[in-house]
Amino acid sequence: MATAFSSSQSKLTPERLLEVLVHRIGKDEHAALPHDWLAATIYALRDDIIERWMTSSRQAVADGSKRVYYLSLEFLIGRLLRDALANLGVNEEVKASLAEHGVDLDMIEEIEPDAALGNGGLGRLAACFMESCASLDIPAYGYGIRYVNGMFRQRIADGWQVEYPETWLAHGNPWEFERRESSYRIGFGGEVNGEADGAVEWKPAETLVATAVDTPVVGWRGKRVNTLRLWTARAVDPIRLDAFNAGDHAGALADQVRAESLVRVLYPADSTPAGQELRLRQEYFFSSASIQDIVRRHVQYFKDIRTLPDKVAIQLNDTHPAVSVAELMRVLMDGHGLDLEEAWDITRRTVAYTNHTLLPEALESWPLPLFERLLPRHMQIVYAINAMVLREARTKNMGDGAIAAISIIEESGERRVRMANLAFTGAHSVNGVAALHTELMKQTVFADLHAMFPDRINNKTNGVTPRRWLFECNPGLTALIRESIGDAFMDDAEKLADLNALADDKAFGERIAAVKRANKAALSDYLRHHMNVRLNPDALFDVQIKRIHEYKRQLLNLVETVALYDQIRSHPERDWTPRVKIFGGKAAPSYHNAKLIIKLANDIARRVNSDPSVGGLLKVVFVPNYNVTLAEKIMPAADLSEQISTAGMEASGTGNMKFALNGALTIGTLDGANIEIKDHVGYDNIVIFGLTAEEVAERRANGYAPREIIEESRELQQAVNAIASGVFSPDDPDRYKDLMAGLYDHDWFMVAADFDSYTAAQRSVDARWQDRAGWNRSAIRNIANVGWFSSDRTIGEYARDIWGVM
Ligand code: 26Q
Repeated sequence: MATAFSSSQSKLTPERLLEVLVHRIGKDEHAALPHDWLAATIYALRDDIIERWMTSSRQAVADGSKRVYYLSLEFLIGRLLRDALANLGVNEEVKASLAEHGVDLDMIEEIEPDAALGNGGLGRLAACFMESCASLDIPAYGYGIRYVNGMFRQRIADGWQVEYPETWLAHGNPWEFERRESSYRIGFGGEVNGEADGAVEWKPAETLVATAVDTPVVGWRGKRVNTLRLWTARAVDPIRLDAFNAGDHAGALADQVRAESLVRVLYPADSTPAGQELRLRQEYFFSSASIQDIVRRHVQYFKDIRTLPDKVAIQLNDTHPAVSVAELMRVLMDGHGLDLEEAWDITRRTVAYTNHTLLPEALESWPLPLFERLLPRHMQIVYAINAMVLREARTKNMGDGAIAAISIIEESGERRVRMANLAFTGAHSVNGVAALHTELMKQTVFADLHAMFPDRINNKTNGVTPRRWLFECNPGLTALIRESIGDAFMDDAEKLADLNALADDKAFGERIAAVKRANKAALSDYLRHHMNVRLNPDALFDVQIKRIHEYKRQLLNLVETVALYDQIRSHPERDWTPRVKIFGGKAAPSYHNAKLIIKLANDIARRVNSDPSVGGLLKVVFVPNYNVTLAEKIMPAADLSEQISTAGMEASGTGNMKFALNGALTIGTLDGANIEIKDHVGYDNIVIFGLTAEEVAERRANGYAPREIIEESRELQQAVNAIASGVFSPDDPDRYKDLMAGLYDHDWFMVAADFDSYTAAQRSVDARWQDRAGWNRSAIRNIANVGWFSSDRTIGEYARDIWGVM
């Protein structure tokens, strides 16, 4: 890797690594296990990083720069070693130093745990954004929770998903720094008393302590090191000595256990609000700690609370941290004596909110009694805010219907606090994550709020970091690109466009194909080793990896797989394109249909893969425990990227961008960022099918009749009936009866409506695959034209339009 920044003064020599191993790990070369070498390497690297880290912080203080705070309940950062080595440009040096000790860098990289502190897209986006902020030299802090057990580990037992706790901290975590001095008290419950002087005092019934644990985030070329600050929880008193001495040994520790349980698990739901009290406690816990930390730092450096909006930008990653709006108000009013109007003005100018979903069931709201019991002072503040907002709405002549929709309190039925309305009204910017999604925000969920604040909603199409999602995960392709167009694209992903000049170069196309072939062979080896499946690297690798959700329509893909299987068996003489269908993804543990879809994928795989009559033309694989690390192995090996959500339902998608960057063609609907990917790569280099978002809405409004569609499509009917009648589940023939009946009866996600169009699109993919030169040209066009989807571009837009820091 080019090292404009020199590593010549680096301390990562073989001697240094050994010294760290001995003095920090306490082992010698003979006793050291791979984990010890991993820890020693990270500690040695850390020493390099710490100096840059302190320089970055000092510089922000000296310049009095505005800082960005990204509040997110999820950070799916994955492994960090390769990222840090690549961004510091010391990969080769460390590899060589370890080799001197007979240690293989690749091997120790493979045992680093994957920090899975997120569910999916929203969490990975937060991680890409942190890396881009550091790379663009923006002083930014990520704030979240240090879950002891992050996302569950998925195992597949007899085809079913089984959840196990993830123990990513089992060997300790050499990346992190606990900051005991950055501890804050977090209260829950209790009562609120008015003082004679008009001040308000909240006396919480329960208090615990949030303590910061920092992880460095190294930017590209080591330019800047930012901080990911994750909060951990403990009791004010670690043990109640009186109880302990009285013999109640467990009871004496109850407060500590209760505090720790708050940061144990990440809610493994990626759409439906869990509704649990613990979730609201987590949201307030990390919001309060973060707001207290932000305000303390601001006052320490700038002395004047009123300059907060000039020096601080707070970005809320969805509504999960929305209670921060009320918490900031509380700190400004109760802590700093500002009046309601001024506190509201400062809050709004400081806070911005990103929406990631329009699914109605994913819009967070909390029952009023729960909110009030847990956060009595915040309840008062929410009422006060709401009164101001509704007063403003009336001055703007909003009608009664609009007023009801704008209200932060849901009044019909059970009264609830609507977190999206709190975030929207408490922010100066509300953004969607792809052009279509932002349009739909204006037209649907936020229509009335948009009418009231027409300048507030804006679009920031998502992006992914090219460091992790191209340079690190696909070194073969990266080397080929560098050889072909030079290194400029490594500092500006849009320079990948220089590859367009090579799109019609057949020899270059062959080289692109050879890199892909090698990546497919590597993935095949990995899957043979880990799953005992044999894949043909010359087959078309057709991949759908993402959370399992009905709107993402893994079921559409599976039904089409069954139809294809049937066709191959009926017409074995035809010139079929050999395909490997790869699936991966986790289902929320309580999401029945999603879990059933995983079982169906595995049932289909078992049947198809053991059927000699398909003769290797079709293989189906469900890869267990899909996570960031697996994505890094699978993306570079994909030929076809499945982005087939019901139009209007996938806010953006970011996997779509990673696949295209690695030279896969997309088969997709006109949904989320697929539309913008199409605009960039060109209609000829993507396979679009299905209803548009508008057509979906129209069908829904005019009465959609899936049964008629199924009965008119022989192929679809045969596939659905085969699944329903137990062809793939002879051990339990009724297993999929209800799932298939759902397609006939309501088919919320319009699998039937899009089936024929999807099948036709898949057969056009087969035809394209036969034209090798044409396929390679499209792959090049994809790589060349998705540089715009770098998270550097996205963060540049946030920095300029929302944060005012660039
Ligand atoms: C809320 C309340 C209680 C429990 C869980 C939740 C919860 C948790 C996670 C709700 C939603 C999520 C995650 C949503 C998510 O990942 N959305 C994705 O965000 C990506 C980044 O913008 C988009 O690309 C995807 O389209 C979108 O689905």
